Amino acid sequence: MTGTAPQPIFLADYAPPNWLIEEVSLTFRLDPVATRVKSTIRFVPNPDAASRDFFLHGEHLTLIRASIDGTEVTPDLVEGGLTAAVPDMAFTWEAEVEISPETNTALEGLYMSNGMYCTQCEAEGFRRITYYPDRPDVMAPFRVRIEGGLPVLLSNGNPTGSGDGWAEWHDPWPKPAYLFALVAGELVARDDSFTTMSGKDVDLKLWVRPGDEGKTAFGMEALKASMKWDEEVYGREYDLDIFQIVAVSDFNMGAMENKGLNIFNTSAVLASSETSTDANFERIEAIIAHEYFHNWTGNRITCRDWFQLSLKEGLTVFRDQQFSGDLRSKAVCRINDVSALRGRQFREDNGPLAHQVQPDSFVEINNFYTATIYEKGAELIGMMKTLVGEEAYYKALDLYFTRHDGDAATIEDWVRVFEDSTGRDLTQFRRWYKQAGTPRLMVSEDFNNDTYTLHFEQETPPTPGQDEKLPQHIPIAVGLIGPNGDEVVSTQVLEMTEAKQSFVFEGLGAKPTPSILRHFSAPVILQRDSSPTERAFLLAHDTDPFNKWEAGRTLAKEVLIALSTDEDASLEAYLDAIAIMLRDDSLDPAFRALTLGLPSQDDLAQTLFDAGVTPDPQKIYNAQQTLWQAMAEHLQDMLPRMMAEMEVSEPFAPNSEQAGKRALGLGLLNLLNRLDGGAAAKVLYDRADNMTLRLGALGYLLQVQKGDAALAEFRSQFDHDELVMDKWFSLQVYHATPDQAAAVTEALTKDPAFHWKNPNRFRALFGALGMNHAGFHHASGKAYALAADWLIKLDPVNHQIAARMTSGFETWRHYDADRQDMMKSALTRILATEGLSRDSQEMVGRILNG
Ligand code: B3K
Ligand code: ZN
Repeated sequence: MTGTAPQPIFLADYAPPNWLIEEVSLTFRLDPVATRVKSTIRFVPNPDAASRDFFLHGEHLTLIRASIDGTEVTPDLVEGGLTAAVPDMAFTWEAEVEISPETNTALEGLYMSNGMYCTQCEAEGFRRITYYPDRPDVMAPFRVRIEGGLPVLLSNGNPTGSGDGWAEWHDPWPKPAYLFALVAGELVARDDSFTTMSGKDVDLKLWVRPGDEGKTAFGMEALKASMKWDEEVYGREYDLDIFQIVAVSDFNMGAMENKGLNIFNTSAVLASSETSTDANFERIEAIIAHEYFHNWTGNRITCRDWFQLSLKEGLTVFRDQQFSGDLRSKAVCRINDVSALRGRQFREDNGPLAHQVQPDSFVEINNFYTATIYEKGAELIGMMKTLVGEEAYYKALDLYFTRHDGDAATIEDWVRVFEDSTGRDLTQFRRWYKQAGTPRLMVSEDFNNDTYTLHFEQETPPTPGQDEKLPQHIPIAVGLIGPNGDEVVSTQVLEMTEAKQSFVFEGLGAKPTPSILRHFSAPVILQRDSSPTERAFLLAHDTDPFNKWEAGRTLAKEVLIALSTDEDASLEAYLDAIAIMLRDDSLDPAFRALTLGLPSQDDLAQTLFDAGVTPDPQKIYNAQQTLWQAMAEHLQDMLPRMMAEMEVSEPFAPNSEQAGKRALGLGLLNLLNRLDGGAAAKVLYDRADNMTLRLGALGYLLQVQKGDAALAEFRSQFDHDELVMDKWFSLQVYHATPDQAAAVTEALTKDPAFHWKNPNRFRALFGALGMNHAGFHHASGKAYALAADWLIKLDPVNHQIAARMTSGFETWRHYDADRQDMMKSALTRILATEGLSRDSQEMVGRILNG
């Protein structure tokens, strides 16, 4: 690390922009290493600002010339931009800069991917394109002209003209610069159209590289379904003549909601049954919806500053989760969403990277596109909906859209809309935005004279910079089940606002079994002592599908934790409960598949740490293997028959019914594989006609060390397909034994197809290493050292991805002293790297010191 530590910026320092913009015109003359960007910007003084000082952001730009109202000026180039003396009234700024898209490996601003020009401007990438007030509260309509010898030249808004080697676009909707986009290249489109609820025809185009046309049908259907859903559920109509999506191979995240021109990572849009798994289809559908939904929640109403990021992201995640639940199975989607929340957000919220949904400060905003901003942010919206009720929620949203359309709004604006439209006081609820950490909710009960009482106590542990926590306003959805399995009190929402609070249920003839936190009504960790018998009872009788699954998961967790300390722990109660659940044909196969899955090793390690026990990754791994084996032996009589029942005879379709059957079939094969040494997996691999089954079977072959031939065959069949090759890389690392994981990863880094500058490929390999819990935390420390070597190598090329992936180390304090030392030295080595990016400095510093 060189120089001084990077300086944070503070929410409290927000000041309105000095200058606003009436209109922007940009002309791009494209060239791989010398693109010229001319800008004409009409600035007007902001009546709300205290000063007329003029500053434009700009980074990695070569200024060619600048003028004000037609007179050449020589601005002062300062760190991060320029300043200039300007008139005291409206004026026109013109400038020309030169940039080099080809050498831009950070993939921010204008860059090249496989010969195609594309942009990524959120959060602060536009300043790498031209000098501009690159902050979201400066919004303007844009005119764009693109000149370049490429057949397809795209930007935001509606097309206004094109000719040989040029095209012009106009976006009439004022937008912040982070929503700007430009794409140019040899692309082909899938065309379609959508008629909006007011009868307006919208052209739809999904642009891909020639050769990928066959993978666009699903994405287009998902887009049309999203447009329709947003009209039907939120009354939101699309507002331009055209909506375009472009697939790009080199992209730092899933996708980006640029106005009218969404740019997508190929992995988040291209789909076919031969190359995509059911999980891929589901993710693609959700991301297409997410980006489309941003048109209203993000674009028409944007954020005043980046401290408000969850205003658009939390709400848009909540909306895409609702959409997926409506299109697929609500219960299964909720279980998956909560599993992801616990796996990523709880991990974040309970470690050194914990931060508020609305942070007070940050160094690098790119480090705050986190599970807390997104997923916890979405949970907060869900809790507000639960508290005010369905009807009031949509009424509040209507007010939000009318009151704030065209605004750069704040989280405070959002909460106030709910207060104004419902009359409720949400003062305490606001704490959810400002208090980091996952609340613990402790429950006890008593039963006397037909009266049942639930006693709750809440406590949020300290997080970095926040030692003291106040009680949260927690909606706790509860139902009660009688001894015969019938529900005696149906779901009601208890509102907890105190540190300790009790709720009474009267007139019960017998002591009921409580089903608490139904539908996971709040993002808290529920702590309740209960017996395996009670868990098995809830697994059998709970009418709330989330809690039914939760009962099975908690049982499995307890068994695994017992096994990780005592190899002879009793498994009977769990095995019997699972057998009953599996045989229950009234349950959706997807639900049964989820219940058959075991909690992840990382989840178990977190739970042990929480309980004051130092997790031993190898023992956790062994416990999981032992339990799979015991399940296989216990269920062996039913495996072949049930697997046959899960076969899909109709042609492949990526719908949730078929996907559920495939998931359960593969869950059963995971068990059978441990008895037949890969025989059934080999048969399935050879006859599979879709990627879900093929990849599942290949994974199981690798698990029993019989995957070599299939791996080679898989590669020869798919070596031209980047996205499938990503799977080929991931799978080998993910399924490597703890002893082999680092060596397998290292060998794969030497593979000629390991194009490490491509974010998807880098993540495929090192993301999988992080997910192989016992392999990453192997006692040799080899995986830690390898990961550190590669993050150091990646940082100067792509600081965003390098910084993001340092979070693999965020749990370092959970482990034993040897592992802690090794992880600490890996982190220290990263931090000591000469010229380390601000992004990585911030992340590693927080991980080490938090
Ligand atoms: N808004 C983008 C994320 C931008 C990330 C910048 N580092 C995608 C999304 O959330 O929809
Ligand atoms: Zn988003």
